[in-house]
Amino acid sequence: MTTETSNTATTTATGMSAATGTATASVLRTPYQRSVAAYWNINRNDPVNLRLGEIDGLYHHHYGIGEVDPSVLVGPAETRDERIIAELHRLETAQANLLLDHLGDISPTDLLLDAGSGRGGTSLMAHQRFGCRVDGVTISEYQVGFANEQAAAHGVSDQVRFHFRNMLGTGFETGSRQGIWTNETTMYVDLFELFGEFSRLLPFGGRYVCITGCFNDITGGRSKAVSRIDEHYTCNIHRRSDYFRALAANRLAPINVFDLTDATIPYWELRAESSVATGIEEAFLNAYREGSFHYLLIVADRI
Ligand code: GPP
Ligand code: MG
Repeated sequence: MTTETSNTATTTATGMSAATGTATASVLRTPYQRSVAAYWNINRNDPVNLRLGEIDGLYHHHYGIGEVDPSVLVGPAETRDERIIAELHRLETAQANLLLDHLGDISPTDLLLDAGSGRGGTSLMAHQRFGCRVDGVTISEYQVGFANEQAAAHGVSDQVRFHFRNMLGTGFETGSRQGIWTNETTMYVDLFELFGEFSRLLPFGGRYVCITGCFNDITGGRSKAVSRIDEHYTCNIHRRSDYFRALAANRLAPINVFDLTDATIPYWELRAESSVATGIEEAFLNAYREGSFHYLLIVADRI
């Protein structure tokens, strides 16, 4: 059980934190981290995420996988938009389910960590599946508030909690987490620092699951399309090999690696045609199709 004090209690229902300046400074340690937090605090009017989440209260900040049901592109024009939105949401939820499939055997007494928890969708799904407590951490105080409101709406506030904390130094107890995941969040941090923290939190045999986009060592440096994605999200996409170097350096041994690139392209094609397209779709499609970028699922055990 964790015994640390949490910044959660200082976040109000509207998502605005009453955290002290000291708490904020200890969570956001660098100008870069402050700029990332600012991006996610300001990003509140994003139909590409809000309209999908409104369907069932699972708000995601990750992309989708799987075949698109082509019927959503035809049929009655007056319901087409709604059907496309539902299909995008189905594919994003399928992505989160695939991630959770790889956490291994989790019992209701285990503790899980969602590192970079966004508006909370994957954490809520993990609790629904495993019945255990889940903590999510994010450096956006707005997201902490939003996600805690969702946990309350689902009636699981005592089981799923979101905290204004930095995933590079969570403050949770050493060895306390049977499973940890990052769902498209590693591009915001140094991988060696991050996996050092995960290695501390996981006991021997604990499981880490990562879904990420990374650039391809084989095609050379960062392509124009990858740079565009970085610019769009204020992130810093890592090269593929960096993941495996940083895992190995931190006692995390990969047991499975899946290339999900082909599985995510239909999502991006549908999203590009949708009313909620943001303009970044072309960069993802170009990067994936030219081979400069991959969408990976990495599963590793703490040894
Ligand atoms: C955000 O998802 C995901 C990221 C910022 C990480 C970048 C991911 C890569 C694989 C490079 P989102 O759901 O907030 O994005 P959007 O608003 O575009 O749907
Ligand atoms: Mg999204």
